Amino acid sequence: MQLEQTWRWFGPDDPILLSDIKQTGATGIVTALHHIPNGEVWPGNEISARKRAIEDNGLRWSVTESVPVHEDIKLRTGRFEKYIENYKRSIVNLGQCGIPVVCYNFMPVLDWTRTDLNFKMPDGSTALRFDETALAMFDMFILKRKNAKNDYSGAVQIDAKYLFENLSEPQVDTLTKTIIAGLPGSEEGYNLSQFQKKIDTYSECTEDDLRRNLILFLEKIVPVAEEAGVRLAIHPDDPPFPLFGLPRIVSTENDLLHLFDAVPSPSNGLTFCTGSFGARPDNDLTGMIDHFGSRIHFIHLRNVQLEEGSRSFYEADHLSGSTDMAAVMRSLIQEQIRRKNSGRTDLNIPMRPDHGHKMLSDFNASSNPGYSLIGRMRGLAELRGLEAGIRPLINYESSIKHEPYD
Ligand code: DNO
Repeated sequence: MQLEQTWRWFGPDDPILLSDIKQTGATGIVTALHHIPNGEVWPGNEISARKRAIEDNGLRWSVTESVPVHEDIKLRTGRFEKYIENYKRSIVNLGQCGIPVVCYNFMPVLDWTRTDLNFKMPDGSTALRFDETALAMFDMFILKRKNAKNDYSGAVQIDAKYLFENLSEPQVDTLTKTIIAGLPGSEEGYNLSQFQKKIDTYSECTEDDLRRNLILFLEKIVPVAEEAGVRLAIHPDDPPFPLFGLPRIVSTENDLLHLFDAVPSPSNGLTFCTGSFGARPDNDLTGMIDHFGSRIHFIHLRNVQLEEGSRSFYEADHLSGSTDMAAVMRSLIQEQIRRKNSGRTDLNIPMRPDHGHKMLSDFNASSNPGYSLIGRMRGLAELRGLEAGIRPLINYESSIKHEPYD
């Protein structure tokens, strides 16, 4: 009853080959048709061609990450009805090709966001980092967003001003590109003026508006997904709090409660990302798994190290950092046992190592930020070992309590 070990592959342009991935021990592939413009239909023939390439390498296309949601749908403006119809057709085509899980997100304008892609670790590897002061500096002094400073503490405002006065122009350029050019998997990237215009489109959109728009979107999509045999798995906000005054509504347990109460179908599911939820100290990850485990159709396991007294964090090794990964793994295994005991068949929940450090020969090869070969393989190996170590313990505990186990 192992979790299915999967690996994110960005398609034929990914410098990491399917034959490389085969040697990591992953058996499932997580991919998307990134070449199809956001909002357009994914044609069945292109889905099956991608699926064939994956299966020709002895792997399985386990999860689509992601079918992107067009901004018009998030704002319910412009061509949102057309884009919702297109989304439905993409879901049907994916279901007809037997791709069972679709990941997506509802973050306005920006997908996942970091400020540093080469943060040096003590062991010589490099990580991705989110620095609240750097983001505030960009927001207040580069983007010059109206009233931006009100979103930051006094201390962060002072540090941001100091940083702005001491960064070189190339450093400011690098930071700007890192924040708005779009990280791997994001379907949009911007220059400064485009970014400001995009932010302005949300000036009247509150958290409640965005939440309502998500629910209205799901009320159309979920019945189609059910019919097509596809389970939707929304990815949480990354980081899990508003940026640039933009609302974010998939950051906490309470957000999930709203979402799942509003659209109760099991096809309205969740990508449980420990790195996203774990970037908030007030999120109880094992409690969230215990509460919403039945909705988890896909798992991202990565660890972040929270930095005391701010909202900054960096991507830690998978088993170190602020999240107790052993406790998370235990809760996930208990969710699998619950599913088995209730007669569900989706026991081998697909899991992928998210965001590996850049290390060793990664420095001599090209890769997408956070998507190195060696760093992610180390993460996958550690997670595989963690699961192998914990599962027998849970079985033993259950057996002496005369409880069912896998
Ligand atoms: C980052 C990923 C995100 C995620 C999308 C899901 O590494 O977790 O790009 O794939 O937000 O739509």
